[in-house]
Amino acid sequence: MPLLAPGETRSYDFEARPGTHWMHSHVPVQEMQLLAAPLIVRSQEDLTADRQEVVMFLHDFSFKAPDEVLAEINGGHGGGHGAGHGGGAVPDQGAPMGGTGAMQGMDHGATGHGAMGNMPGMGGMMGMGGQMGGMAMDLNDYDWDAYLANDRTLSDPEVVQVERGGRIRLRVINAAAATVFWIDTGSAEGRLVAVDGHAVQPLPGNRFGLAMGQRLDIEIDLQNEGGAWPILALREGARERTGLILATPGAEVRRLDAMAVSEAPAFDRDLAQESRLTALDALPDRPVDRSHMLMLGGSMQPYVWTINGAVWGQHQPITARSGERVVLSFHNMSMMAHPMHLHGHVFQVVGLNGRRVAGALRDTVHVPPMSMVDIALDAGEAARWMLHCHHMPHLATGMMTEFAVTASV
Ligand SMILES: [Cu+2]
Repeated sequence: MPLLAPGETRSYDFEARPGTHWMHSHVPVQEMQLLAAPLIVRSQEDLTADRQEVVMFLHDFSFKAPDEVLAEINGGHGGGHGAGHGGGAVPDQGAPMGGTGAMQGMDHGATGHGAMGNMPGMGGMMGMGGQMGGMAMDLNDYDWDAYLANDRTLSDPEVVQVERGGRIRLRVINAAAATVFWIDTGSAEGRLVAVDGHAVQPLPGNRFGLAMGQRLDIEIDLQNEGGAWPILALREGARERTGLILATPGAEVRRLDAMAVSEAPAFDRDLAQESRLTALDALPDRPVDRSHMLMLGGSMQPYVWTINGAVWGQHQPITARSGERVVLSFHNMSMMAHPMHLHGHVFQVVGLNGRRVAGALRDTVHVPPMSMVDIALDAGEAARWMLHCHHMPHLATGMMTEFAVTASV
């Protein structure tokens, strides 16, 4: 669609599907200027259940103009490499890979500089977290000025009044341009009940992660005493954090530092969280009509990210006919994770590093470095659908292709 011109009004109608969704400009620099909002569609059950709904909308924010931010990232001066180490630049200690400086400063969660394996030998090293046989990976490529929860920082967070013993449905939306967060509910034990607006088998815990574009619904049963419970969003691989506070009337709310004592780990390098998710309403079993492999590539220097070796405008579309069962296999051959988002469809995660699973229904799936994720979907309306990485600087350099659905015969 052409961009909405200044002053123009355009109307759309669509079937509202219950769940935690959001809307945003698809121009990266506009999304980075916070042109985004939650879109919560309530089910009948949401309307009648005795629980309080709390939305947590997450952003990363820079006082600089987005073009300037992108230029700094493209120029390799993003500063994010040293983010977990007081923001200082980390010198290039790694041996060059493929003759580039792609490994510069990739020290997050890793210790073995210079001990990198060869690319072909890496398959056997999958699933070793932030470090693969001494091989380090990139987490954050930019140090933002602030991390926001509902547009506020922890120096003045939103305090949501809650009832003693109440039940909360926390709807978390990661609207950040380039930041993966862990949601830490602390002493308020939760259970993950939906991802990307789709119910999953409830998964108990107090720490769940989400990449850009993804959503988490977490149910929390508060204790019967009064009190205050911070719900924190921790920047992966770094000490920065944001969040909001759930508090009963009159409870003392302590101020929290926007910098944690220690770094949060990398998110889901081994797909441990994804592998624990099971859709409540799985896709019906049926034969696969069409499969596509999508190779995700790119590097920090030059800062270019590709799908099947091409950037936006140069690619061959990924094709399907309406109604076909399609499997897309994302194979990440790069050293950064890519949250891959398909427009206009709901898909099910069906393969993790070659292992078949009956995973979550989603519209955005996090593909860690040197990992493979397979998704299945039924091709929908005949149209040209965007398929892209939800990391805005990656998208801005062209990490977007087209899922072209044609009418069924
Ligand atoms: Cu990406």
